[in-house]
Amino acid sequence: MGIVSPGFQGRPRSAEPALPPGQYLTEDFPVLSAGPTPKVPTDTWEFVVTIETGAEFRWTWNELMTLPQETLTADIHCVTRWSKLGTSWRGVSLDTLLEGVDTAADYAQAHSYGGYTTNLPLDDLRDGRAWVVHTYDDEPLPAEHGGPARLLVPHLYLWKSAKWVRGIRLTVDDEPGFWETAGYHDYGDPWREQRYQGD
Ligand SMILES: Nc1nc2c(c(=O)[nH]1)N[C@H]1C(S)=C(S)[C@@H](COP(=O)(O)O)O[C@H]1N2
Ligand SMILES: [Mo]
Repeated sequence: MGIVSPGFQGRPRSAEPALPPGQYLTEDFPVLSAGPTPKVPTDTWEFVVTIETGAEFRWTWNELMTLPQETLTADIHCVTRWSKLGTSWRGVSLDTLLEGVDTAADYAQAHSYGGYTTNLPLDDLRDGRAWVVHTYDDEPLPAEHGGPARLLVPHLYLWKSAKWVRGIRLTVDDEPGFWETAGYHDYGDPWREQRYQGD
């Protein structure tokens, strides 16, 4: 939803509701961070996928850059009710990163430099719906928005898109993250307005 591949025309935007219920449009790009912005140099940056056996799959920054890169346009929706349409990003699909990862896990918990965590079903990271992005609007992703790299999962509320992402733990059981433990919805579908537990 809201993803436009390069060269793909899709339906005209006027034919689909652009705004999930209870959201308003903003042209700005607000910054929402639960703590200070960590400084993460790309020469020490790494991204680690850990599976349920403890086995790890690691990429350095240079290795990330040698993987196939995708350009995407997405609408993003924050649970604080702002939505921003047509944001443009570049990064590596989780499909690419998970290609050689053999796992029996059903859940994923993303974790960040600085300690933030958020959980989602592993399937929501697949099928062209999630990326590790390093470029916003053709510029290196600014640190306040999660640079050098963040997770981007635009079909869920933006708190699932972990800034300064460091890795993803694949788990057999669902393990709530930072906001989910604080009462926010476990899944967070903006179109079903899943803001808080019980929505
Ligand atoms: N590491 C980390 N990632 C995070 C957050 C955070 O506090 N720390 N906030 C989340 C929330 S609540 C939102 S709405 C988006 C905000 O992204 P932005 O600051 O680029 O707008 O990042 C999400 N990812
Ligand atoms: Mo948020």
